[in-house]
Amino acid sequence: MTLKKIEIGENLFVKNDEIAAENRKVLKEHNIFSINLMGGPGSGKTAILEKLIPQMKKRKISCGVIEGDIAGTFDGERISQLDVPVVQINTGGACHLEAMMIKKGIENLALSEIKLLFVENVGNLVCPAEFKLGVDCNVTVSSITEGEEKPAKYPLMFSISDVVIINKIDLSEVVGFNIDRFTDYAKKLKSGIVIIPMSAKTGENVELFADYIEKRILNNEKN
Ligand SMILES: Nc1nc2c(ncn2[C@@H]2O[C@H](COP(=O)(O)OP(=O)(O)OP(=O)(O)O)[C@@H](O)[C@H]2O)c(=O)[nH]1
Ligand SMILES: [Mg+2]
Repeated sequence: MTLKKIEIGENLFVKNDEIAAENRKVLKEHNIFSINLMGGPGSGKTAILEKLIPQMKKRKISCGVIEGDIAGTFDGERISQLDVPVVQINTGGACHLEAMMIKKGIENLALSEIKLLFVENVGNLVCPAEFKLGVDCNVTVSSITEGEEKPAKYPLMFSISDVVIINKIDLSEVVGFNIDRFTDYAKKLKSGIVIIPMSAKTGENVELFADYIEKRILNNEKN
């Protein structure tokens, strides 16, 4: 797949919420379910997509990806290996994606060929939570190497998320991680939050996330 790259200039940082609403409308018109994947740098967002996208393909759900990074096309190149359309956005310094960047990304994708759009936000546990993008579902990836108190220390991101993935559980024995404590902190912020322990390395529980997404797509189609 060809990889498209977009550089973002300063004049784009305006009217975020209005543009997010426009994005939502365009995606709905095309019956696309969209997911904003957030989390700290290196938590495993791209690694999860690398395991998840083949699962979605098996389920005949065609994917597109918008990759957000401050610089570089590393993640875009990794995703393009999966033979799905991918747009790499370089924010040129901003530590998060904004709605205008998603609008640009959407304009560079063949929307009629996509049923599921993943947006991988810039690796950061703070700023991405402050900017609406117009997507259907927010997911935070928190890996066990970051510690179990992350929801309590970075509450906004967890409180706006539908799903939290606790990644790198293959390292549990070495790292030591109290999953109950993490879960308590997260549920205090949002009681209905869905928590999926996962290993993007071994693939453990990636199917649970694929099941969740498939259900959300079916519900979306009903409404
Ligand atoms: N052991 C282990 N390593 C993992 C797992 N998931 C990701 N990694 C490793 O963690 C590192 C970062 O993974 P990425 O997928 O690039 O993380 P990311 O969140 O996309 O990073 P940024 O895009 O830079 O924010 C890589 O070395 C991965 O191989 C996992 O489940 N277990
Ligand atoms: Mg990444």
